Amino acid sequence: MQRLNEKFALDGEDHHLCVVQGKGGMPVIDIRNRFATAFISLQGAHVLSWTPEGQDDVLWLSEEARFAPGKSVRGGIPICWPWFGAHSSNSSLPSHGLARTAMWEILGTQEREDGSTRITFTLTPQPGNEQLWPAHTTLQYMVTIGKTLEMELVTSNNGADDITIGQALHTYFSIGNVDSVSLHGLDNDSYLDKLEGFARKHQRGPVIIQGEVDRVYIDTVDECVIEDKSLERTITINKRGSHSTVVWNPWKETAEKLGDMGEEGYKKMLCVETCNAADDVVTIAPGKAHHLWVQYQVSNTQ
Ligand code: TA6
Repeated sequence: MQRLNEKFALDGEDHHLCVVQGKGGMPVIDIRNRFATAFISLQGAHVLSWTPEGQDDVLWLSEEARFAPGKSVRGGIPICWPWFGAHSSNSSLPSHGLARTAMWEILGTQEREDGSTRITFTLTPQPGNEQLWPAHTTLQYMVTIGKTLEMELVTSNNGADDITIGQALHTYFSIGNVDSVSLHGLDNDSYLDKLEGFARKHQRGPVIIQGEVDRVYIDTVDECVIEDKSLERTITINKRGSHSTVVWNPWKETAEKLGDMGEEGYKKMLCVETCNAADDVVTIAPGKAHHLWVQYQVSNTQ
């Protein structure tokens, strides 16, 4: 940790970044600038928290989240890559791929002119991972903490053959109460309903959560807005390089089975995930890269 701080810590008047020991002894980056505070775990390059000035945390993190080597964390922004959900041909491989449980490297930290902070991570193939993902691929992940929260995930194909990836920024948003939330921006879109064997259905109006929801909205490129009447705020999600959006709330029974959602945690979270999943997986030619970008912005409604 000392070595990381010697290389990457920032300490300006309005600007602090250092690596600290988080829960379970896991290294976590602690970021504070004039716009927000944030925490990012090096395992999974997992954004755990983003609290803009004057707001409650925008991300939900389960009170029973587990912090241990190789275990995924329930909450924040897990990175699903290079596949989303179950592996298409080998069910013994980990759900949502390998990136969320791998240790990422910091490539750089930067105080930007506008006062925001950018951290660049990389994940390169590790010895022993060839069985999980044989392709010659590198990942870069840029997280920018400011008035908005921005993430860009860049997959580069360094090999000689095409590669096909599925991916998601599987964000758990913190909400006041699931009963007083509606999600706008998916009206008239088609979705695959995982709860009914991926049956294709059609969305009419905003998405309202009144029970378990696990849907892949396809061909979705437009802005989405979470309207949260209870917290009197909206969260606006803009994206590029993504053609699908997953909306997930496990509701009571499934949450109990998961075992790490916390008591009634499902009432306080909504996953709206920026994805390339199902029909929308991405093929990357040799020497090319794919960019997945998303930005979150919070506004008060009162
Ligand atoms: O994104 C929705 C989903 O794929 C659900 O089907 C659900 O099981 C969830 O992700 C959580 O997956 P995890 O592997 O983190 O328990």
